[in-house]
Amino acid sequence: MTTRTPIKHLAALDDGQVVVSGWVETVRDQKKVQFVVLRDESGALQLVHPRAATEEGAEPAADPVADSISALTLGSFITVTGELKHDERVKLGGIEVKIETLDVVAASNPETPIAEDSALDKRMDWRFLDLRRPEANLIFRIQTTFEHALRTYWVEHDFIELHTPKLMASPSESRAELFQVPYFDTVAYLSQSPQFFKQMAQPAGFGKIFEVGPAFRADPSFTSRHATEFTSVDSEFSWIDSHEDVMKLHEELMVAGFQAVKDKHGEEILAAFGVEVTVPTTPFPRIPLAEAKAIIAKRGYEVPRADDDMDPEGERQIAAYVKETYDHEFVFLTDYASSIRPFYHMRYAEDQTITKSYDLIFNGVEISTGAQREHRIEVLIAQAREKGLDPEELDFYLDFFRYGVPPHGGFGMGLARVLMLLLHLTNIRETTYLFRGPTRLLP
Ligand code: AMO
Repeated sequence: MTTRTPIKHLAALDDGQVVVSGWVETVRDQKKVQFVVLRDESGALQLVHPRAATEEGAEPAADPVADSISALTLGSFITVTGELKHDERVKLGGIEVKIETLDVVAASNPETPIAEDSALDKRMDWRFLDLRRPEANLIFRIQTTFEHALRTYWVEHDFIELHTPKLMASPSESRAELFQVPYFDTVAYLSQSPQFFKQMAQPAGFGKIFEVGPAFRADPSFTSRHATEFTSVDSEFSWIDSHEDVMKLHEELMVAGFQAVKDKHGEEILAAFGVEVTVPTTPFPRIPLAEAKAIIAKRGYEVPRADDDMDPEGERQIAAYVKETYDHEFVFLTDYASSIRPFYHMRYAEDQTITKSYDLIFNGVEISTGAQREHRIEVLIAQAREKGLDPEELDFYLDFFRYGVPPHGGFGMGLARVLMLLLHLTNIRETTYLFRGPTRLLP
C-alpha cells in the first residue's frame, strides 16, 4: 500500500515529498503551467505542473507528466508523488503539491452523467457520483457522529444493543404498508418496526435496550419524508411510571447527539449548509395534542382531518408557535387519542380515550413516536380486539405478557428525518445513503 497522506493532514506537514491519492475534480491545462484540483474524502488540493521549457524554434521537450495531465478525464482516481509547498497565495488552503509522478489508477469515462444542477432523481440514479460532493460526504460523517453519540449514551447507561429479525410471521405495526415475501411454504413480512421484539426484551429481563436498524414500509406515497426502507432508531426500557420517562430519555439522547455534532462539525455545517446547530435545552416543551390543536386554531389553522390526528401543516404550525414562544426547535405532542394510536399504547386510567404517548416534532416535522406500552394482558387483548385485530394471530406477542412483564415504554425515530431537519434540507433522499421508494430500487 502506498503511504498516502489524506489531504486534510497536509497543511500540518513541513514542505517536502508527499504521496496523495484521490479523484480529479478540475484540470486547468495552460500553456506554461498545468493545475489539477485533486479531492479525497478529507478535502481538496491544488496540484501543479510547470511544463518543461522549450527553446525558441526547438522541438518541444518530452514531458510525460504534462501529457498525462492533458489526457486526464474528470473523476479519474490518481496517485501523485510530489513536493508539498506552503504558499499563502494558493487560495485552496495555502498549499500546493508540485507533481513528480502521476499514476492514473482508474480512469473515468470522459462524459460525467450528472452536473451540479442535475435534478434530484437524476442525481439519485448516479448516487455514487453525487456522493462525491463534499456536502454529501459531510452528511454521512454527521450521521456517524450522531449515531456514535447516541450509542455512547446508551452504553454508558447500561442499555443492551439488539438486532431483531426483519423477517416476521406477522405485521409489526398494521396491515397497511406491509411488504410480503415468499418464505418457503409460507409467506413472511418485512419488519415495519422492531416494536414487538424490542418489547420482548422486557419480559426477557434485559431492562434497557436499543436498536439502530432497517424498517420497511410499503408506503406508496411520494413525499419528501417517506421511504419504503429507512433506518429506525429504537429504544425500549422497563420500570417506567409513564411516557414522561420515555420523553426524558429521548431528550437526553437528542442533547447528547446534537452536542457531539455541534462540537465536531458545527463550523463545517455552518459553511456548507448555512445552519447554526443548536443544542436543545431540556426539558423540551410538551403540549397535549388537544391543546396544540386549540393553539393552532387560534392562529387560524383548523386541522382538516376527520379523525383526531394532526396533519403535517398542523405540525409546522405548532412548531412555529413553539419557536416563537419558547425559542425551541423541538416539541413533544402528547396524549394522542386512543382511536388513532396502535393497540399496544397504554391509555390513561382516568380517561380511556387518550394514550400515554407522544410524537416528537423537530423543526416542524415528526421525527419520532413513543409511548408507555400496555403490559396487562387482558387489557392488551381487549385493545387489540377493539382495533379489529385477531388475538390468535398475535398470540406469539401476547405470550410475552403471560409470564410476568414490568411496565415499560420506548420510542422509534427515523434517522434520515433527523438529519434532514437538522441540516434544513427538504428531502430525506439527500440524507439517505441509498433511497428506496415505490419507484426506486436502483442503485
Ligand atoms: P412510527 O410508525 O411513528 O412509530 O415510526 C417512527 C418514526 O419512524 C420514521 N418513519 C419513517 N421514515 C421514513 N420513511 C417512512 N416511511 C417512515 N415511517 C416512519 C418517522 C417516525 O416518526 N413502533 C413505533 C415506534 C414506537 O412506539 O416505539 C413506530 O414505528 O421518523
